[in-house]
Amino acid sequence: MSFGDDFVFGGATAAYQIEGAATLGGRGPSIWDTFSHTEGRVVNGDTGDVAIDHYHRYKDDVAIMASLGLEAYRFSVSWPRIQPEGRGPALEAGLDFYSRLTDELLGAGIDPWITLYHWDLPQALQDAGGWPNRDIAYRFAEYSALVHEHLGDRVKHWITLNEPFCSSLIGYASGRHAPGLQDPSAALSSVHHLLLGHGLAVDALRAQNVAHVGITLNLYAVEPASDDAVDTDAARRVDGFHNRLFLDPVLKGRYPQDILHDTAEFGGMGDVRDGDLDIISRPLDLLGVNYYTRYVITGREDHPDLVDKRTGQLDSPYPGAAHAREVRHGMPLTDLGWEIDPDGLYDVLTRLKREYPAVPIVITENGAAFADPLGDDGVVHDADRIDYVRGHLAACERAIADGVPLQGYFLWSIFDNYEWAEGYAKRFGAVHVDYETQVRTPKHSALWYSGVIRSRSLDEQS
Ligand code: IFM
Repeated sequence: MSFGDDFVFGGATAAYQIEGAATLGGRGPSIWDTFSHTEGRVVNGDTGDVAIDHYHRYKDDVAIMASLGLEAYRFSVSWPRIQPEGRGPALEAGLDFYSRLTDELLGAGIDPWITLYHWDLPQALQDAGGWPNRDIAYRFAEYSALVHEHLGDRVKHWITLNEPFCSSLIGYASGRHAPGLQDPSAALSSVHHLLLGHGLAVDALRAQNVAHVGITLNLYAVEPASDDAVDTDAARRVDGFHNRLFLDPVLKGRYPQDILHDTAEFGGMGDVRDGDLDIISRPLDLLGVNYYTRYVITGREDHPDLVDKRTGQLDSPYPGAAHAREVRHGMPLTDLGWEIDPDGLYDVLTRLKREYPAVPIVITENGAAFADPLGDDGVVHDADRIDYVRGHLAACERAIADGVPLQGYFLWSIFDNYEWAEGYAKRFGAVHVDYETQVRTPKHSALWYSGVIRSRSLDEQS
């Protein structure tokens, strides 16, 4: 047995990507409703209006997860379903939906894990300035307390934010995600206010005796394309923005000096007040790690292996470092063009052990988009997804053997769903969803994963 009995195997989703029912139960619009309804923002103009209709089909979805033997399910709560305007009392209908989902999961023997913020900021709060406005951090803590007050008796595992890199630097600097702005100073202030919101939410949940709380960061293995100073400096910056800008304040209580220096022209992290970093670095029960790929980085505009061949690009998520870009490093690609590099996961996990104070780690997302079709035999033969997950679980095994306190793995995603700016064109699910009929069909990878969970080992699965 490679994975002990305490190791948790689960699957993950997020509200806007699966729920649909965008206007039901009094739900207000989020920045993703606005963004997806704006022409030219999302491939094919796809929106999350219907998604996979999980809002209505949650019982069937829980039954599918139970049939696969999932031990835990990580889902997010839609803030505008709870507070349509982002403030004020909680909507009963919203709380009730998540309460019913929680009860259904517990009844099926699946442990619910809640993410409080997976990118769907109430549009009303964006209209009030969005994450660049410090006040939003306090609103987030209030909303978190409302949700925990209602569900904390049954839900023991809480994650404040999912991937604050994306909600700040992709949403406000590159503009490729909602709210679609390209303002480096606003993006950096958003980083600080998201992290402040995280710390304030941890305090609010601790005041209610939360059982288990943490944050999820999307971390990357990053290395330079060569030893040339142009490349090593570019890689340092990318590592700074993706990894250290979030890990250092949360786990060490300080922002990385080099990134503060590099971003001084944009005002650094903005309005950082005395005591903020103490709040941001409150002790956590877990660090959620989302891992997808390794970035090999060049600073050369003319590098022959650039992933994005455009020059003078305007949509970089790295303030002041648009020259830092990814090059291919020869690994196989997913359907999103992401290089498949499981050793990168091992590198990320062992780096956490080496460079940061000890904290229990859970892989809260890992998985891949592949375009495998539903075959004539009614099965999706997604050997590529099985290989991907097998390779990454093997990296987890190695990391555990080397002393990394890794306690669980959540597959992204259990169901095909709305892949943000890529719409429905990219499929991450272990369960295929026919978007016309909403019929769900477990892919081969789902059955394989189910076998891994049952045997707690990779060895017995073909
Ligand atoms: O679909 C996303 C998810 O919402 C956040 N992490 C990465 C996934 C794949 O892009």
